[in-house]
Amino acid sequence: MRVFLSDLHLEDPASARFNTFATVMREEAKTAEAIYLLGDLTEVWVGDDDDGPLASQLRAVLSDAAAECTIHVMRGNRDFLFGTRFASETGVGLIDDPLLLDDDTLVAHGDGFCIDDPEYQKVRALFRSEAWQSEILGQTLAERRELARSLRTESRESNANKAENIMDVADREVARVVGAAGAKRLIHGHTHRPGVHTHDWGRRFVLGAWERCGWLARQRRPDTDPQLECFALTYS
Ligand SMILES: [Mn+2]
Repeated sequence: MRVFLSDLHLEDPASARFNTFATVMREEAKTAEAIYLLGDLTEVWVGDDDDGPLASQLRAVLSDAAAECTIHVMRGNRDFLFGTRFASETGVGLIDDPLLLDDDTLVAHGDGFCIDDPEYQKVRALFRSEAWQSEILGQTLAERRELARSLRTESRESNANKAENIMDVADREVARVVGAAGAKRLIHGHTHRPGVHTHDWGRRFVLGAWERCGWLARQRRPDTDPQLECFALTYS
């Protein structure tokens, strides 16, 4: 069994969201072969040297889970600075976006499919460039935290002015990427529009963001479709 989560946007380690994440990781790690975190695990990641409470508790939860089962982490558009130090300190493996898991199942964060938003794709390319990342990582933690705050404000203001469909995936880009990989099943997040879609090439499973509830997709065997599950965010 494989379990997929995305778009948790973790921010506050004292929140019900974080507590539920910790519970899900602990419980699923007991029985899953692998857990895939498909991007935007955190609302922001300013670098592996982050010593704040969220970063510390996140490392602890992931280390415990990684001792029980294989944990794969894909970077999203919020946590694109997850690096090799974070991976080695927690025991998780960083994976490419998109990634073909076996003959049929492709996983991705999802933002790469949103090509109807060229402004966003430009920023995405910049954030993913090695030159920009190494320049940012050369700044102090305090400077990076400040930069993250201003980028979030900018992104909120810019998204508020965009038509809804522009921020969704473009079907033609999904078909192109899935076709190139030869897959017939795609699991992704990012759009915060959970659902199952049938296309010419197969089926697309969209994970929800952890807002009113938490979400996961559970795939019992590699050759079967996953099931989407949603559950309450609790402190228990
Ligand atoms: Mn995203």
